[in-house]
Amino acid sequence: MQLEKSIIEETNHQQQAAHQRKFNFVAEDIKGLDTILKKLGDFNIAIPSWALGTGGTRFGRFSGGGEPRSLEEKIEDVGLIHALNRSSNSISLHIPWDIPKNADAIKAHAAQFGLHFDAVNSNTFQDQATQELSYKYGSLHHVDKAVRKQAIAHNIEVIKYGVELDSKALSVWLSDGSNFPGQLNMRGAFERTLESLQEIYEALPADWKVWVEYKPYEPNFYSTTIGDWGQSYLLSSKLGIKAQTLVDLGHHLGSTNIEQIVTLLLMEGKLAGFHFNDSKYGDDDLTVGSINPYQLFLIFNELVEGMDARGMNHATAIGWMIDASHNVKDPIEDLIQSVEAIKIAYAQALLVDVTALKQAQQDNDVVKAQEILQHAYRTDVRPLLAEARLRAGGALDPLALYRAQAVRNQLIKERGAKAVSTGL
Ligand code: RM4
Ligand code: MN
Ligand code: MN
Repeated sequence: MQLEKSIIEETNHQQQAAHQRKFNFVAEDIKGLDTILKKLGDFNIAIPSWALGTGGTRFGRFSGGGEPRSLEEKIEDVGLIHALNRSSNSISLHIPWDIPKNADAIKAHAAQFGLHFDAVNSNTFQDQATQELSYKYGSLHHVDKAVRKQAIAHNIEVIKYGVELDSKALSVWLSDGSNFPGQLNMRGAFERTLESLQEIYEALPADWKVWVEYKPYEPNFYSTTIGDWGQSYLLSSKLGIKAQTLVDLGHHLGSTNIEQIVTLLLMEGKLAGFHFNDSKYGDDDLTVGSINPYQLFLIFNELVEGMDARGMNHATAIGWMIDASHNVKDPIEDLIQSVEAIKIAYAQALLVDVTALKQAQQDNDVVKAQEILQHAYRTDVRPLLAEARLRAGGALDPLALYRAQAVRNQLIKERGAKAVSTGL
């Protein structure tokens, strides 16, 4: 289904006076307001094709109904989100969960909604019915060369799909690791992973990147072969300029200072981008900003400062993606919330008085420095986001409009209550 433009306009019209009041209140104190609104308007976050259906735990999955039954329907769902928030203009595909059988038709379908294709993701963490050899003991690090070859071939095939869709990056996440001490020679595993990645790297087109994700644990694991940012950085450094490190916010041990990792990767030109989500205990894949929005702000504070220092375009220089799982919420609602949370943190980071902060740092004025950051963090920037959306033709309040239009009920009518989508 598609949302009529006129419905968005009418609803905005009804909310206009209330919005204007809130907007004027916050806008009055903001320096460079138009530049900030322009940056917010340009800033888009890719939606993962694997998170448009209901996710599950290891024990169960409770579908909410109306899930997209095909790649085309997934694209339509992202189209809905983008029509509402004008901030989600691309989709990231996971292969083989979403194989684009006819690339031209899929591209044309996406273009109808103003969408393009972000990074393509390979999957060697599950066995497919059609595959010859198993990934039970790993893929790119496997002790058996034949398994490694199969996993390399899969990644090269994913690049091929991506090229047809005009993607520009391959994202690699491995569940390779060991379950018990002694099972694996960790140095050997790392070396084999590097060799395999080198072969994949060779297959990258000139204007492509490979993004290497890391993660320290999985349930029932003792070690993961790309366990932390250092290991990913080592791989991407050895691979070359087209390789970078992808930071999934959920892939850190508790209380890790992620903002420090991010700023150093950025400094070295090795920050590929993000898989945004939030977590309390582990890789919980919760809605962005639902647990620790201050950390998200601190990450964006480092990003804005670091990108400006290197003259980078905020909207395009880095891969901005969501990677979350929606187990009890409507996936579309959850994604709308996540995009909003990311843009709130970005907007707050744009408000930081950088000159004053630098001076406070120079003076070792710790109190002042904290005040400057928290002043930005405590500003209610939601009216700024709403204004940027309004100017881009989106909804002043995307979530309220989605609910008022009873979109999910319409999707259930169209697709059925038992539709199950591929993905998490
Ligand atoms: C992993 C990792 C990957 C994602 C899979 C589904 O934990 O975050 O990025 O592709 O989950
Ligand atoms: Mn991820
Ligand atoms: Mn993850």
